Amino acid sequence: MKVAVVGATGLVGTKMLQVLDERNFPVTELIPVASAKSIGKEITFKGKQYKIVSAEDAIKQKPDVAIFSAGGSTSLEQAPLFADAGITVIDNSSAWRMDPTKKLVVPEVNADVLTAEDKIIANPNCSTIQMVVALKPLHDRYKIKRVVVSTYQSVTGTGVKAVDQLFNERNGVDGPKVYPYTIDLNVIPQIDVFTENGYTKEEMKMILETKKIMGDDSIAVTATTVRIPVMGGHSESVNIEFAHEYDLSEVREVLANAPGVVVVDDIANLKYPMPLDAHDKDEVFVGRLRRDETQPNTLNCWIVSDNLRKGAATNAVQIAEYLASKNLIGQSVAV
Ligand code: 11C
Repeated sequence: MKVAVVGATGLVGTKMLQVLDERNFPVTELIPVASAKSIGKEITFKGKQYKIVSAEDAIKQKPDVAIFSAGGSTSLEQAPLFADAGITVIDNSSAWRMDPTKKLVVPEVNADVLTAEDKIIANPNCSTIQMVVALKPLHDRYKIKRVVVSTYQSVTGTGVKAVDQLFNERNGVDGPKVYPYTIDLNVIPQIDVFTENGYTKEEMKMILETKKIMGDDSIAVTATTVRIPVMGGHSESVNIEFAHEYDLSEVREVLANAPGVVVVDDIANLKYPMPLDAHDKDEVFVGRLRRDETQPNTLNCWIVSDNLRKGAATNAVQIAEYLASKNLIGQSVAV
């Protein structure tokens, strides 16, 4: 399969190449695409050198699938050009997620919504992806009424400039700031810009995307999203109220049997999920499972995953794998 990676030089793009390689996605030819300043440079994939090209040149080469991680405005402008040429686009940005004509997909949750007619498929926000992978099996079993989530998000979610800011501050080196405040030895209760209701865009993504992916608008979600000075992955404290009674050991079993979930919950041996352990892994790790003793049918848990892998690159590649397995790539002409 000919695969274009648009935004191949960024943090997520680089991870995308790593994941395509590791998962042995059947790439017969790679077409790396990046902004003007990188065109002509070479990147290595599976021991072969590939020249970075422009989006126009990539379309001319007729890839089967294009995986975008180049930001919202690039996606808005370029994804339709690929789709109009009959190329299936899997887009990592927020540009198409809430468009009612586009599918928003986490394969463990709702891959079955995909058809050959879907030419632009949206990959959800990282903090949403890891949460819904754990919520879905619980929703199927106990029906979720309400979710209260607080996040502890890695600087890698912002990109390479934020990683540089953290390490420059740690090493006492001057440099550009992407956050409005110092991030090292600090916690910033703001991710992305504020919206009119006082929530940030990241918080609204978690609220709205969760309902769309789970296919259930009745699930109430409220979120507080926070940047912390870590690498490795995002962590989430999640309080879940169910419509039905649950048994804690059965919850452990339901999660342990759920696709993509690993339960790490052994407090006697101080075992719980942490970003350092989740780093460079594809799974969603769940632990600190305990009853909320203040109200009925309510569970507290702690969810950790590598935001660049399951939160971005791995999820996008899993969508491509699903499409390929069902023969849904290159089956129909553009929408
Ligand atoms: C963060 N979740 O950690 C963001 C990054 O909508 O895909 C991903 C933004 C997005 O800052």
